Amino acid sequence: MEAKTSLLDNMIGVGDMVLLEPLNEDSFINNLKKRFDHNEVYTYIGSVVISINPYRPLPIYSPEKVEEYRNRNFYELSPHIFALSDEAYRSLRDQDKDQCILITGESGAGKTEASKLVMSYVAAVCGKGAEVNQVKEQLLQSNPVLEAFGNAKTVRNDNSSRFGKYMDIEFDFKGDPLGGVISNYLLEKSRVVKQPRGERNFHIFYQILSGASEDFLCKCCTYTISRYDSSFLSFTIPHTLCFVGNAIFLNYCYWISFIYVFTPYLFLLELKEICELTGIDQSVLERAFSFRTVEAKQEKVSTTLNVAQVKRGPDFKGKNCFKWEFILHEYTITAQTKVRKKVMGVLDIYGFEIFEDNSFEQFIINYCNEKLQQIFIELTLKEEQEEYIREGIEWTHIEYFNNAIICDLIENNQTGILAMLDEECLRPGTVTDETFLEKLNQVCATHQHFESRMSKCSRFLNDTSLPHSCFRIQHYAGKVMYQVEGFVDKNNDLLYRDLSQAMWKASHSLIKALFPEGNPAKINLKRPPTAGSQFKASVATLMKNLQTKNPNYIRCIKPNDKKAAHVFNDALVCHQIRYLGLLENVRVRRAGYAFRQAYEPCLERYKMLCKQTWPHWRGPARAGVEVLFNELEIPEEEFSFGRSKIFIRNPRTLFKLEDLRKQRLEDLATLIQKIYRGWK
Ligand code: AOV
Ligand code: MG
Repeated sequence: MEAKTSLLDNMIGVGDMVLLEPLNEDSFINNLKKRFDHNEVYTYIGSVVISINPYRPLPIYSPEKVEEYRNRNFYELSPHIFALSDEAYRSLRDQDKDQCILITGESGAGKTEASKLVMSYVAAVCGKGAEVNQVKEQLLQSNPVLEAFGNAKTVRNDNSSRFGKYMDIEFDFKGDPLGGVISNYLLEKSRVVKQPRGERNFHIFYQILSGASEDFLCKCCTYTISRYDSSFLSFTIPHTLCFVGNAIFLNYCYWISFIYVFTPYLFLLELKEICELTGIDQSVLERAFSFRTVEAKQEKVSTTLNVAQVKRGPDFKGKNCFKWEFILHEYTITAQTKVRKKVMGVLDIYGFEIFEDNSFEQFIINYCNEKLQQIFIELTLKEEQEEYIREGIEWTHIEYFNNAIICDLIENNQTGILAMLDEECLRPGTVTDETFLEKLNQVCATHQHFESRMSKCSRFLNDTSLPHSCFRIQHYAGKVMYQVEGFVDKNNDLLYRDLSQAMWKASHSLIKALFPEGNPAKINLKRPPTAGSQFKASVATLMKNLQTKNPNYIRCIKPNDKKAAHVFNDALVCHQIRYLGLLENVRVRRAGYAFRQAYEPCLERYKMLCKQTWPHWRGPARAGVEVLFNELEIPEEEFSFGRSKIFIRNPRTLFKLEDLRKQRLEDLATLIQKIYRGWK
């Protein structure tokens, strides 16, 4: 086994931070930078992969590279996302362990690209044959479509994911792919009707418009755009329609985007035209926009919307016409077989975000990131601890920031922000964003990670940087100030149903089919859950699911704020390293022992350093390593024998072994040359 050489090449820094000497923030960043400058965008912390966004295509993802990394040991070649993918796939196939790939990092750090690389690697190395290939193709094809509908340009990222995606790829016992199941987490639907300055709507609109037939354009889109300079599509159209799909699917897309574009602007357009196109009765649609039906004590109460509500109403209703679930459904291929499946889950969510104005969406996105950080902390610590116990080695505790307290501030069933938001939303009487904030102030004022000025006892009474209409949370990744405006409505989002009922009455069969919940026969008088509580529940399910799998981590880092290649901003990287807890990660990893390796590969690599083990050692590998370490006079306190692995305390010991090995190889080469010359 050709181990570790690539990890110890001083020219390009060390490939595994665990071997970094001395270890501190500066050396950590310098190592990353040195590697980044040499196009080495991947670095390990043990089995964790740090990935720095190069912001330019690198020639390291070719089919040849796939072949290179295929079936090689994790440390054999230089650090790469393919090595992690290979390790995960092989342990799924050979050891029957379900895997999950957890990709984290802030917006624009490279998570989505990483998830695609993992998927394409796995697709390239798993199974063969026509049937299998079809499954693979379908899985890979889902990406462009999902991105079209769920990604948009933001100030942080030109292709920002506005939804969380979790895909379970299912395999049979041979490791051949059977299918995939996609779960999605709260799409930022408000983008449909409004985008922050400098940002765009979902890609699909621009793609549809640039790919649509003239007839279609004449009928609808151009009308909206030319007439109202629509805020839906505040930019020109650089994309072309890039996916194929079957005819029905394309048909969906057209109609979805049609409804999507039009309904919110119903009042601006001639209502008549919309009704003609969709086959909805004009009076029905009118009513849907002027009333809001809410249920109180199992009875329906219709209220006429006031002017402000009518103005906002179509926005809220319109964005719910984005029948996103249909698209996802299209790409879920569940295996029909009853055999036990092995699963590899790939999680790619929206990254931590701090904008100038942060609203409910950012709150949800950041909460999700908080949970992921939490699972990282729990699992890395837990795993490390378990390995020590498994191997019978003493465990040293390492202190580091645990963000459980922030998760609790948000999700606690009684006192959490989401619970209070729900309470407000469901309370009778006048409910406004301000009453919600008041409530927060009463309950959270003393929480260490919560800041606001409203409460009398607030520590922030004189903090003028914090407006009265905001609250601030000290997240693990930084402080974020949330504008409370819109929280109540956005949380209530799913409670609007008048429009779906109107849509269900459409004579156009596709539109009708898109709104099954509008069928009066199916109307459930029970209140549907709020957006926040749904999200919380689905995140909780996700976390449970992830905990049953063997985790593989990719920690993405954004090198600069300019989306620029070759630029490495030390301060920005430093900030991310701190909040991701990467230094602590290294410390935990080397608490006690910096390096560990199974006995066989260790003996194989260093056996040439000892007469008794070279060229062959006949006996258990562990005994061989004992003899070897004895012979080399490595101080006893420097290593420990685990059940299946040797643990080495200090990276220097490993360096020493490597140096000796290099020397020995050179000596051998000289010797061979001498013999060769002698022959001549
Ligand atoms: P994100 O998923 O982490 O942000 P992306 O994966 O979309 O970030 O990456 C942002 C952009 O960086 C991509 O569109 C690419 O241009 C570039 N990029 C990322 N990784 C690579 C790579 N390995 N090689 C070359 N270019 C890359 V967000 O979804 O906003 O949180 O919600
Ligand atoms: Mg993304």
